[in-house]
Amino acid sequence: MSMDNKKMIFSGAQPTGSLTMGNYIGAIKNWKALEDEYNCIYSIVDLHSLTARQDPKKFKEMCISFLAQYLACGLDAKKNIIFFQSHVRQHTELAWILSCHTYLGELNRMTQFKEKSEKHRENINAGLFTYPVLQAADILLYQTSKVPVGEDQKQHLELSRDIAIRFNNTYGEIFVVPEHHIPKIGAKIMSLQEPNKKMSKSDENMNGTIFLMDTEQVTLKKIKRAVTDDRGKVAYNDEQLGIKNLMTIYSTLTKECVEKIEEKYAGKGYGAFKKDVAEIVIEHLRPFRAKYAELMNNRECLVDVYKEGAERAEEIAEKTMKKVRDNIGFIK
Ligand code: ATP
Ligand code: LTN
Repeated sequence: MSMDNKKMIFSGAQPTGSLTMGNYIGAIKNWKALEDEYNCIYSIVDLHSLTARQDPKKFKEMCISFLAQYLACGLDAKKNIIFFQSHVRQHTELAWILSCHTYLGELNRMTQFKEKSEKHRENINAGLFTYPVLQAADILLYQTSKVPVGEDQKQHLELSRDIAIRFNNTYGEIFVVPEHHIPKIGAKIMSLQEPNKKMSKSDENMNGTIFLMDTEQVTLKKIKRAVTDDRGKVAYNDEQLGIKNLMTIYSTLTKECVEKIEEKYAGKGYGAFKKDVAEIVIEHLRPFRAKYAELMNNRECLVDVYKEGAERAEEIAEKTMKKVRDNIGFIK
Protein backbone atom coordinates (compact mmCIF):
# COMPACT_ATOMS: atom_id res chain seq x y z
CA MET A 1 0.00 0.00 0.00
CA SER A 2 1.55 3.28 -0.99
CA MET A 3 0.86 6.24 1.31
CA ASP A 4 -0.70 8.39 -1.39
CA ASN A 5 -3.35 10.93 -0.63
CA LYS A 6 -6.15 8.43 -0.20
CA LYS A 7 -8.13 8.84 3.02
CA MET A 8 -7.53 6.53 5.95
CA ILE A 9 -9.80 3.79 7.23
CA PHE A 10 -9.33 2.04 10.58
CA SER A 11 -11.29 -0.76 12.18
CA GLY A 12 -10.79 -3.76 14.41
CA ALA A 13 -12.34 -6.67 16.25
CA GLN A 14 -11.50 -8.33 19.54
CA PRO A 15 -9.79 -11.72 19.20
CA THR A 16 -12.02 -13.46 21.68
CA GLY A 17 -13.94 -16.48 20.48
CA SER A 18 -14.19 -16.59 16.71
CA LEU A 19 -15.75 -14.47 13.99
CA THR A 20 -19.51 -14.54 13.57
CA MET A 21 -21.84 -13.82 10.68
CA GLY A 22 -22.60 -10.57 12.55
CA ASN A 23 -18.94 -9.52 12.50
CA TYR A 24 -18.71 -10.49 8.86
CA ILE A 25 -21.84 -8.79 7.52
CA GLY A 26 -21.70 -5.78 9.87
CA ALA A 27 -18.00 -5.08 9.51
CA ILE A 28 -15.46 -7.30 7.73
CA LYS A 29 -17.32 -7.71 4.44
CA ASN A 30 -17.34 -3.92 4.19
CA TRP A 31 -13.66 -3.65 5.12
CA LYS A 32 -12.87 -5.68 2.04
CA ALA A 33 -15.04 -3.44 -0.12
CA LEU A 34 -13.05 -0.37 0.91
CA GLU A 35 -9.54 -1.67 0.29
CA ASP A 36 -9.06 -0.11 -3.13
CA GLU A 37 -10.53 3.30 -2.49
CA TYR A 38 -8.84 4.00 0.87
CA ASN A 39 -5.69 3.27 2.82
CA CYS A 40 -7.07 0.69 5.21
CA ILE A 41 -5.71 -0.41 8.55
CA TYR A 42 -7.33 -3.38 10.25
CA SER A 43 -6.26 -4.34 13.71
CA ILE A 44 -6.77 -7.34 15.93
CA VAL A 45 -7.44 -5.42 19.11
CA ASP A 46 -5.88 -7.78 21.61
CA LEU A 47 -5.47 -5.10 24.30
CA HIS A 48 -9.23 -4.59 24.31
CA SER A 49 -9.71 -8.32 24.90
CA LEU A 50 -7.95 -8.04 28.25
CA THR A 51 -11.06 -6.40 29.70
CA ALA A 52 -12.20 -10.01 30.16
CA ARG A 53 -9.92 -12.56 31.80
CA GLN A 54 -7.97 -14.62 29.21
CA ASP A 55 -6.06 -17.85 29.58
CA PRO A 56 -2.60 -16.94 28.15
CA LYS A 57 -2.11 -20.10 26.09
CA LYS A 58 -5.58 -20.08 24.61
CA PHE A 59 -5.38 -16.34 24.06
CA LYS A 60 -2.22 -16.67 21.98
CA GLU A 61 -3.85 -19.33 19.82
CA MET A 62 -7.05 -17.28 19.42
CA CYS A 63 -5.03 -14.27 18.29
CA ILE A 64 -3.25 -16.23 15.57
CA SER A 65 -6.51 -17.86 14.57
CA PHE A 66 -8.11 -14.42 14.31
CA LEU A 67 -5.44 -13.22 11.95
CA ALA A 68 -6.05 -16.28 9.77
CA GLN A 69 -9.80 -15.57 9.93
CA TYR A 70 -9.30 -11.95 8.81
CA LEU A 71 -7.26 -13.13 5.84
CA ALA A 72 -9.65 -15.99 5.08
CA CYS A 73 -12.44 -13.39 4.81
CA GLY A 74 -10.53 -12.08 1.83
CA LEU A 75 -8.62 -9.16 3.34
CA ASP A 76 -5.50 -8.63 1.29
CA ALA A 77 -2.38 -8.17 3.41
CA LYS A 78 -0.66 -6.36 0.55
CA LYS A 79 -3.39 -3.78 0.13
CA ASN A 80 -4.23 -3.33 3.82
CA ILE A 81 -2.20 -2.99 6.99
CA ILE A 82 -3.15 -5.86 9.28
CA PHE A 83 -1.58 -6.00 12.74
CA PHE A 84 -1.95 -6.77 16.43
CA GLN A 85 -2.80 -3.68 18.49
CA SER A 86 -0.37 -4.67 21.28
CA HIS A 87 2.55 -4.54 18.82
CA VAL A 88 2.23 -0.79 18.37
CA ARG A 89 2.96 0.87 21.72
CA GLN A 90 1.60 4.23 20.60
CA HIS A 91 -1.94 2.92 21.18
CA THR A 92 -1.49 2.72 24.94
CA GLU A 93 0.49 5.94 25.09
CA LEU A 94 -2.22 7.91 23.31
CA ALA A 95 -4.94 6.16 25.31
CA TRP A 96 -3.50 7.54 28.56
CA ILE A 97 -3.28 11.05 27.16
CA LEU A 98 -6.83 10.88 25.80
CA SER A 99 -8.14 9.49 29.09
CA CYS A 100 -7.06 12.77 30.70
CA HIS A 101 -9.32 14.54 28.20
CA THR A 102 -12.38 12.33 28.62
CA TYR A 103 -14.99 12.92 31.30
CA LEU A 104 -16.34 10.28 33.65
CA GLY A 105 -19.83 11.38 32.68
CA GLU A 106 -19.12 10.54 29.04
CA LEU A 107 -17.86 7.05 29.88
CA ASN A 108 -20.74 6.47 32.27
CA ARG A 109 -23.18 6.85 29.40
CA MET A 110 -21.65 4.06 27.27
CA THR A 111 -24.21 1.31 26.81
CA GLN A 112 -21.57 -1.34 26.03
CA PHE A 113 -20.00 -0.70 29.44
CA LYS A 114 -23.39 -0.99 31.13
CA GLU A 115 -24.21 -4.22 29.29
CA LYS A 116 -20.83 -5.85 29.81
CA SER A 117 -20.62 -4.93 33.48
CA GLU A 118 -24.13 -6.27 33.97
CA LYS A 119 -23.06 -9.54 32.33
CA HIS A 120 -19.73 -9.86 34.16
CA ARG A 121 -20.44 -8.59 37.65
CA GLU A 122 -17.43 -10.46 39.00
CA ASN A 123 -14.94 -8.49 36.90
CA ILE A 124 -15.95 -4.87 36.36
CA ASN A 125 -12.44 -3.56 35.85
CA ALA A 126 -11.18 -0.05 35.08
CA GLY A 127 -10.16 -1.20 31.58
CA LEU A 128 -13.75 -2.09 30.79
CA PHE A 129 -14.73 1.45 31.77
CA THR A 130 -11.97 3.19 29.77
CA TYR A 131 -12.30 0.79 26.80
CA PRO A 132 -13.77 3.52 24.52
CA VAL A 133 -10.74 5.75 25.19
CA LEU A 134 -8.38 3.06 23.89
CA GLN A 135 -10.71 2.70 20.92
CA ALA A 136 -10.51 6.47 20.29
CA ALA A 137 -6.70 6.20 20.43
CA ASP A 138 -6.77 3.36 17.87
CA ILE A 139 -8.74 5.51 15.48
CA LEU A 140 -7.13 8.92 16.02
CA LEU A 141 -3.53 7.64 15.77
CA TYR A 142 -4.00 6.96 12.06
CA GLN A 143 -5.75 10.21 11.06
CA THR A 144 -8.74 8.05 10.21
CA SER A 145 -11.58 9.52 8.16
CA LYS A 146 -13.94 6.54 8.24
CA VAL A 147 -14.48 3.68 10.61
CA PRO A 148 -16.47 0.75 9.17
CA VAL A 149 -18.33 -0.88 12.07
CA GLY A 150 -21.68 -2.38 13.01
CA GLU A 151 -24.50 -0.40 14.62
CA ASP A 152 -23.41 -1.28 18.17
CA GLN A 153 -20.23 0.80 17.81
CA LYS A 154 -21.99 4.05 16.89
CA GLN A 155 -21.86 5.44 20.41
CA HIS A 156 -18.13 4.72 20.76
CA LEU A 157 -17.51 6.45 17.45
CA GLU A 158 -19.40 9.53 18.58
CA LEU A 159 -17.25 9.65 21.70
CA SER A 160 -14.09 9.35 19.56
CA ARG A 161 -15.26 12.36 17.56
CA ASP A 162 -15.96 14.39 20.69
CA ILE A 163 -12.52 13.61 22.09
CA ALA A 164 -10.84 14.52 18.78
CA ILE A 165 -12.68 17.85 18.57
CA ARG A 166 -11.89 18.68 22.21
CA PHE A 167 -8.23 17.82 21.73
CA ASN A 168 -7.95 19.84 18.53
CA ASN A 169 -9.58 22.83 20.21
CA THR A 170 -7.07 22.66 23.06
CA TYR A 171 -3.80 21.86 21.25
CA GLY A 172 -4.33 22.76 17.58
CA GLU A 173 -5.49 20.70 14.61
CA ILE A 174 -3.84 17.37 15.33
CA PHE A 175 -6.48 14.75 14.60
CA VAL A 176 -8.80 14.12 11.69
CA VAL A 177 -12.32 13.91 13.13
CA PRO A 178 -13.54 10.42 12.13
CA GLU A 179 -16.94 9.38 10.83
CA HIS A 180 -18.56 6.02 11.26
CA HIS A 181 -19.34 3.90 8.20
CA ILE A 182 -22.31 1.72 9.07
CA PRO A 183 -24.00 -0.41 6.39
CA LYS A 184 -27.62 0.42 5.50
CA ILE A 185 -28.59 -3.20 5.71
CA GLY A 186 -26.89 -5.73 7.98
CA ALA A 187 -25.57 -3.29 10.59
CA LYS A 188 -27.12 -5.41 13.30
CA ILE A 189 -27.46 -9.13 12.65
CA MET A 190 -29.60 -10.68 15.37
CA SER A 191 -29.28 -13.89 17.36
CA LEU A 192 -31.00 -16.81 15.62
CA GLN A 193 -32.47 -17.85 18.96
CA GLU A 194 -33.42 -14.41 20.33
CA PRO A 195 -33.99 -12.24 17.28
CA ASN A 196 -34.42 -9.12 19.43
CA LYS A 197 -30.81 -9.47 20.63
CA LYS A 198 -27.56 -8.84 18.70
CA MET A 199 -25.73 -11.92 17.39
CA SER A 200 -22.56 -12.00 19.43
CA LYS A 201 -19.45 -14.16 19.61
CA SER A 202 -19.62 -14.22 23.40
CA ASP A 203 -23.26 -15.37 23.57
CA GLU A 204 -23.71 -18.32 25.92
CA ASN A 205 -26.29 -19.84 23.59
CA MET A 206 -24.13 -20.92 20.65
CA ASN A 207 -27.23 -21.94 18.67
CA GLY A 208 -28.02 -18.26 18.20
CA THR A 209 -24.67 -17.46 16.60
CA ILE A 210 -23.39 -18.51 13.19
CA PHE A 211 -19.62 -18.78 13.46
CA LEU A 212 -17.72 -18.53 10.19
CA MET A 213 -15.86 -21.66 11.26
CA ASP A 214 -18.93 -23.78 12.00
CA THR A 215 -19.09 -26.95 9.93
CA GLU A 216 -21.69 -27.17 7.16
CA GLN A 217 -23.85 -29.52 9.24
CA VAL A 218 -23.78 -27.18 12.22
CA THR A 219 -24.64 -24.16 10.06
CA LEU A 220 -27.56 -26.03 8.52
CA LYS A 221 -28.82 -27.14 11.92
CA LYS A 222 -28.59 -23.66 13.45
CA ILE A 223 -30.47 -22.02 10.58
CA LYS A 224 -33.15 -24.73 10.50
CA ARG A 225 -33.71 -24.20 14.21
CA ALA A 226 -33.77 -20.40 13.99
CA VAL A 227 -36.69 -18.90 15.89
CA THR A 228 -39.41 -17.55 13.59
CA ASP A 229 -43.16 -16.93 14.08
CA ASP A 230 -46.47 -18.47 13.14
CA ARG A 231 -47.45 -16.11 10.32
CA GLY A 232 -45.95 -18.40 7.70
CA LYS A 233 -45.15 -15.53 5.33
CA VAL A 234 -41.63 -14.54 4.31
CA ALA A 235 -41.87 -10.78 4.88
CA TYR A 236 -39.50 -8.03 5.98
CA ASN A 237 -41.00 -6.23 8.97
CA ASP A 238 -40.53 -5.65 12.68
CA GLU A 239 -43.35 -8.01 13.65
CA GLN A 240 -41.33 -10.94 12.28
CA LEU A 241 -37.85 -10.31 13.64
CA GLY A 242 -36.57 -13.86 13.08
CA ILE A 243 -37.58 -13.93 9.42
CA LYS A 244 -36.40 -10.35 8.95
CA ASN A 245 -32.99 -11.35 10.26
CA LEU A 246 -32.74 -14.37 7.94
CA MET A 247 -33.81 -12.15 5.04
CA THR A 248 -31.09 -9.66 5.95
CA ILE A 249 -28.49 -12.42 5.87
CA TYR A 250 -29.88 -13.69 2.55
CA SER A 251 -29.96 -10.22 1.03
CA THR A 252 -26.49 -9.08 2.10
CA LEU A 253 -24.84 -12.29 0.90
CA THR A 254 -26.63 -12.47 -2.46
CA LYS A 255 -27.16 -8.70 -3.04
CA GLU A 256 -30.81 -9.49 -3.82
CA CYS A 257 -33.17 -6.86 -2.44
CA VAL A 258 -35.68 -7.88 0.22
CA GLU A 259 -38.68 -7.18 -2.04
CA LYS A 260 -37.35 -9.72 -4.52
CA ILE A 261 -36.88 -12.27 -1.76
CA GLU A 262 -40.44 -11.68 -0.54
CA GLU A 263 -41.70 -12.29 -4.07
CA LYS A 264 -39.62 -15.39 -4.53
CA TYR A 265 -41.01 -17.04 -1.39
CA ALA A 266 -44.62 -15.89 -1.72
CA GLY A 267 -46.81 -18.88 -0.92
CA LYS A 268 -43.89 -21.03 0.17
CA GLY A 269 -43.30 -22.09 3.76
CA TYR A 270 -40.47 -21.22 6.11
CA GLY A 271 -38.88 -24.65 5.58
CA ALA A 272 -37.92 -23.97 1.95
CA PHE A 273 -36.76 -20.47 2.81
CA LYS A 274 -34.56 -21.61 5.68
CA LYS A 275 -33.05 -24.35 3.55
CA ASP A 276 -32.07 -21.79 0.93
CA VAL A 277 -30.65 -19.39 3.52
CA ALA A 278 -28.52 -22.21 4.90
CA GLU A 279 -27.32 -23.12 1.42
CA ILE A 280 -26.37 -19.53 0.66
CA VAL A 281 -24.45 -19.19 3.94
CA ILE A 282 -22.68 -22.53 3.43
CA GLU A 283 -21.72 -21.69 -0.16
CA HIS A 284 -20.48 -18.28 0.93
CA LEU A 285 -18.36 -19.75 3.70
CA ARG A 286 -16.85 -22.65 1.75
CA PRO A 287 -13.85 -20.68 0.40
CA PHE A 288 -13.41 -19.11 3.85
CA ARG A 289 -12.98 -22.50 5.52
CA ALA A 290 -10.55 -23.77 2.89
CA LYS A 291 -8.43 -20.61 3.09
CA TYR A 292 -8.48 -20.69 6.89
CA ALA A 293 -7.20 -24.27 7.01
CA GLU A 294 -4.48 -23.44 4.51
CA LEU A 295 -3.32 -20.38 6.48
CA MET A 296 -3.27 -22.19 9.81
CA ASN A 297 -0.94 -24.72 8.19
CA ASN A 298 1.38 -21.97 7.09
CA ARG A 299 2.16 -20.11 10.28
CA GLU A 300 5.27 -18.45 8.85
CA CYS A 301 3.16 -16.59 6.38
CA LEU A 302 0.99 -15.32 9.26
CA VAL A 303 4.06 -14.14 11.16
CA ASP A 304 5.24 -12.22 8.10
CA VAL A 305 1.85 -10.55 7.79
CA TYR A 306 1.64 -9.35 11.38
CA LYS A 307 5.28 -8.26 11.60
CA GLU A 308 5.10 -6.23 8.45
CA GLY A 309 1.70 -4.87 9.49
CA ALA A 310 3.03 -3.63 12.84
CA GLU A 311 6.01 -1.94 11.20
CA ARG A 312 3.85 -0.09 8.72
CA ALA A 313 1.29 0.83 11.36
CA GLU A 314 3.91 2.08 13.77
CA GLU A 315 5.39 4.40 11.20
CA ILE A 316 2.08 6.19 10.79
CA ALA A 317 1.23 6.11 14.49
CA GLU A 318 4.56 7.61 15.48
CA LYS A 319 4.05 10.56 13.16
CA THR A 320 0.83 11.41 14.97
CA MET A 321 2.36 10.81 18.40
CA LYS A 322 5.26 13.17 17.69
CA LYS A 323 2.78 15.91 16.95
CA VAL A 324 0.74 15.07 20.05
CA ARG A 325 3.77 15.09 22.40
CA ASP A 326 5.05 18.29 20.86
CA ASN A 327 1.77 20.17 21.02
CA ILE A 328 1.12 19.08 24.61
CA GLY A 329 4.47 20.54 25.63
CA PHE A 330 6.38 17.40 26.62
CA ILE A 331 10.14 17.98 26.51
CA LYS A 332 11.72 16.24 23.51
P1 ATP B 1 -18.35 -9.78 21.82
O1 ATP B 1 -19.48 -10.75 21.87
O2 ATP B 1 -17.02 -10.35 22.24
O3 ATP B 1 -18.66 -8.45 22.41
P2 ATP B 1 -18.94 -9.09 19.09
O4 ATP B 1 -19.46 -10.30 18.40
O5 ATP B 1 -19.91 -8.04 19.47
O6 ATP B 1 -18.05 -9.53 20.31
P3 ATP B 1 -16.80 -7.29 18.28
O7 ATP B 1 -15.39 -7.77 18.25
O8 ATP B 1 -17.19 -6.46 19.44
O9 ATP B 1 -17.83 -8.49 18.14
O10 ATP B 1 -17.11 -6.52 16.93
C1 ATP B 1 -16.34 -6.49 15.76
C2 ATP B 1 -17.11 -5.74 14.69
O11 ATP B 1 -18.27 -6.50 14.30
C3 ATP B 1 -17.65 -4.38 15.13
O12 ATP B 1 -17.53 -3.48 14.07
C4 ATP B 1 -19.08 -4.64 15.45
O13 ATP B 1 -19.89 -3.49 15.30
C5 ATP B 1 -19.44 -5.69 14.41
N1 ATP B 1 -20.53 -6.56 14.88
C6 ATP B 1 -20.49 -7.37 15.97
N2 ATP B 1 -21.65 -8.05 16.09
C7 ATP B 1 -22.44 -7.64 15.07
C8 ATP B 1 -23.77 -7.97 14.66
N3 ATP B 1 -24.49 -8.85 15.31
N4 ATP B 1 -24.26 -7.37 13.55
C9 ATP B 1 -23.53 -6.48 12.85
N5 ATP B 1 -22.27 -6.11 13.20
C10 ATP B 1 -21.72 -6.69 14.28
N1 LTN C 1 -14.86 -1.86 20.22
C1 LTN C 1 -14.86 -2.48 18.93
C2 LTN C 1 -13.52 -3.03 18.55
C3 LTN C 1 -12.60 -1.90 18.29
C4 LTN C 1 -12.66 -0.99 17.20
C5 LTN C 1 -11.56 -0.10 17.40
C6 LTN C 1 -13.53 -0.84 16.13
C7 LTN C 1 -11.53 -1.55 19.05
N2 LTN C 1 -10.90 -0.47 18.52
C8 LTN C 1 -11.35 0.94 16.53
C9 LTN C 1 -13.29 0.22 15.26
C10 LTN C 1 -12.23 1.09 15.47
C11 LTN C 1 -15.86 -3.59 18.99
O1 LTN C 1 -16.30 -3.98 17.97
N3 LTN C 1 -16.21 -4.09 20.11
